[in-house]
Amino acid sequence: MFDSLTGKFANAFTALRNRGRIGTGDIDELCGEIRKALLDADVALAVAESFVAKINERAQAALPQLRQSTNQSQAIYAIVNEELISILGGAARRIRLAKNPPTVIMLAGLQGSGKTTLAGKLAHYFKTQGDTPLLVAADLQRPNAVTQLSVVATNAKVPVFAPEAGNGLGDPIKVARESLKFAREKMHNIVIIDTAGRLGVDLELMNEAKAIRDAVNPDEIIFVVDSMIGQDAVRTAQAFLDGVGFDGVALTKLDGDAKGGAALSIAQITARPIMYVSNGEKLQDFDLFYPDRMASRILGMGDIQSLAEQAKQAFDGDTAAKLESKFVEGDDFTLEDFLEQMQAMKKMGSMSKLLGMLPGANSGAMKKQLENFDEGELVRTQAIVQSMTPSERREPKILNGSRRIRIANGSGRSVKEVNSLVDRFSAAQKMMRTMRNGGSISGLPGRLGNSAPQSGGMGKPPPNKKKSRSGNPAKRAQTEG
Ligand SMILES: Nc1nc2c(ncn2[C@@H]2O[C@H](COP(=O)(O)OP(=O)(O)OP(=O)(O)O)[C@@H](O)[C@H]2O)c(=O)[nH]1
Ligand SMILES: [Mg+2]
Repeated sequence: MFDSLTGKFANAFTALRNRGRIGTGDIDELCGEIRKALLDADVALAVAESFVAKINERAQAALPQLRQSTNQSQAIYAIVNEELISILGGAARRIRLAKNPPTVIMLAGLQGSGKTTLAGKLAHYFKTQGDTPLLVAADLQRPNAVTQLSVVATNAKVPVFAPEAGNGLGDPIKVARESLKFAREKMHNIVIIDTAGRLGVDLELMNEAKAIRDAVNPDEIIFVVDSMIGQDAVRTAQAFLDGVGFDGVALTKLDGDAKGGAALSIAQITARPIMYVSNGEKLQDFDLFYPDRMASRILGMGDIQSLAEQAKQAFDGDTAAKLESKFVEGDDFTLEDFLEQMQAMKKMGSMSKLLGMLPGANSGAMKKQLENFDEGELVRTQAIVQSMTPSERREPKILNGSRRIRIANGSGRSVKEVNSLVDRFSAAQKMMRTMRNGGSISGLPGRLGNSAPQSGGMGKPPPNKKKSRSGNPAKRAQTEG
């Protein structure tokens, strides 16, 4: 969603780098570009102005010390990064758990902002954290709302507390109050209350939200806002802050083509942290919000940390350990391992979403490639490997012509595709052997190679060294996490 903003930041910094010695006027110019980029992205005027003023002040103040520096633009880039993190709320904030469970979370926001969808995502998330959440249907404005929450609850495999059918729609305040009693009895440690949305700032509904709030005394009220509404987001946030009050913000529909202004304005204007982001309709399309990672994305530096965490979740410990020990023991990486890796990757979500977290993903060439990325490739490759016998997967050398035809027929792919997969796989296998044996790949020093003094030359590196230098990203993520 920050594509255009990222592009403009990149252009402004490229221009700065090309200046040579940076002077006062160059910083003014950079600030002018940044201001324009922010306003184009629908960032509130007051936020854009104060942001730019801070950058200008800090960068100008730093200039005398930077006179001798060979990397002036880098230092200014760092200032922009820090200020960006700061307007996004500084440090990440998580739910404060109540001393006496259940912890009560109430969702509030405009109609269609994504409250009910988020309720399911939060329930799913807490469940994966080992909590025992309960979803509460306190939106009794439309008959369909309870059904929608029940569907969401079923998907998340979390129980839902709703008024009994046949009693009319009932009183949302009573439902909310009774849900707490139910949660205590059934040992639910987190209660997530879905409330009715409002079209605009509707007084009647605002009063209902206040009444629910007063009845359940939530530990956290989360304002749910559609990031696509641009400049309106700030006005709406202010109205909810005055009307019901809230402790944190969830930004939804970040997968859309919103320009990002809401994200940058809301935390600053309401002085409430963004806690969650929703970027799709599925339960998994949900992230905890990290100001530093978001700043990184806006500046085009990617979000490697989130990528590593997703990898850690997708690759279970056993798979990662098995692959690592194979690598260390000198066993060949087989097509069976390849299949396991593909399955783990599929668990991580769509490839274009994953690749979008890499640095430079918003740059012209890479963006084009991502747009054209063929999600079906993984499925087709998997079909081919699954049509092989276990011995063929372990020993692709035995794949003669007739075996290849059989595999092509079995997987519904062409022999050409089978050949290409086997070729690519052989090349990858060869590369792994080279790395393990301390060789170099097209001029690059090998990872465990002779260029690394501690590896002890061409021989097998000592076992402890080998362990700590795993080439497996999943394993590395685990130790870093
Ligand atoms: N693309 C996308 N769609 C979303 C996201 N979150 C919610 N939606 C969709 O937006 C629509 C409205 O979402 P709801 O969760 O029903 O919104 P709500 O705030 O509960 O709406 P009311 O109950 O009417 O107040 C649904 O079609 C959702 O599938 C998101 O992050 N991305
Ligand atoms: Mg709803």
